Amino acid sequence: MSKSLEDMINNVQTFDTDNENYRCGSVALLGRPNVGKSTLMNKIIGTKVAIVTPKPQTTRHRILGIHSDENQQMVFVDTPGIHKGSKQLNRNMVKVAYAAAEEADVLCIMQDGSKPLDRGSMALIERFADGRLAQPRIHVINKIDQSNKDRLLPRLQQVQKLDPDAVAYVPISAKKGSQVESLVKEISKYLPKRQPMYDPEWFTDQSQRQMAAEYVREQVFLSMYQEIPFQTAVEIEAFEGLGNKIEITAVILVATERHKPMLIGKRGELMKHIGIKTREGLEELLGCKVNLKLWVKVQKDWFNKPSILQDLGL
Ligand SMILES: Nc1nc2c(ncn2[C@@H]2O[C@H](COP(=O)(O)OP(=O)(O)OP(=O)(O)O)[C@@H](O)[C@H]2O)c(=O)[nH]1
Ligand SMILES: [Mg+2]
Repeated sequence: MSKSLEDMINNVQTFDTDNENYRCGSVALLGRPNVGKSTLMNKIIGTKVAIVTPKPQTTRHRILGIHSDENQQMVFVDTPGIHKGSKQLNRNMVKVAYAAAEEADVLCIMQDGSKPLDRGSMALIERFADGRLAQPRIHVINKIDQSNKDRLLPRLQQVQKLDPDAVAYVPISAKKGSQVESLVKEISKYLPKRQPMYDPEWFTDQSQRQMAAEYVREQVFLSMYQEIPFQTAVEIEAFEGLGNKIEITAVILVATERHKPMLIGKRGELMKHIGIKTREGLEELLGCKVNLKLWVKVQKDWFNKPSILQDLGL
């Protein structure tokens, strides 16, 4: 069970950060889509800061996950998977990932260790290995729960050959949590001595409103197939606290008329399912009752329209 926002707020720990040896830095989580970047960030933070689905291109913008203790503050920067795509949305997503890499203190370059390295993943490793960015690079081989020991050693050697100057190569399972602590320890070594950048009570930079939009989008991704999820976005029209209840109105944007009935489903069944699942997730996250209203709106080819992308924060 992940912690709700309320639990996290009630259990706020205060740290003596007035310590000249305090370390603080940002850690970019980079890689191809679907390798487990968001899963890893959620595991380290201990709650669902970023949505996760089995589909690629789930994360669309930069999301911070802040992990603070008495010695250090690690600001994880979850990024969209680096991929090729012709739509403006896809190009913007990739730009966000590279910009996060440039600004970070440490680079964690992740790959899916349950599958052989494909050409795109190798090209990505080589791109970071060329030394254009000077920050320490840690290669994270994820999903080892779906691999085996015989495959792991040759894989580590392969990655080391592609980027011999990386500071570490760490096999983990983000989902199961195995070796995640060792990875955190490894990252700690490269954090600069610096006072915390964020209040230690914070664990993300997203507002509850932004997280609500993401929770709706997660359920759309989980419920829809083919191109529909990739051509869907979510806007929150209203987010109001009424007593011990939050009333949320969300609009799901689809890119063509044809997608509207598909998303609503026969007699509205699919929309009802998306609404129920989202509400359950939000109630756990927010620690209170949620009343959620969902609407579907056609916004033709929104993913290629800069003004709409800007409004959506994309
Ligand atoms: N078996 C296994 N599955 C994992 C592991 N880590 C992540 N996954 C699964 O991989 C899928 C993708 O995970 P995400 O965390 O969304 O991947 P991502 O890299 O953030 O993907 P994008 O946001 O699309 O770039 C989900 O179905 C996760 O449950 C792992 O360690 N083991
Ligand atoms: Mg992600």
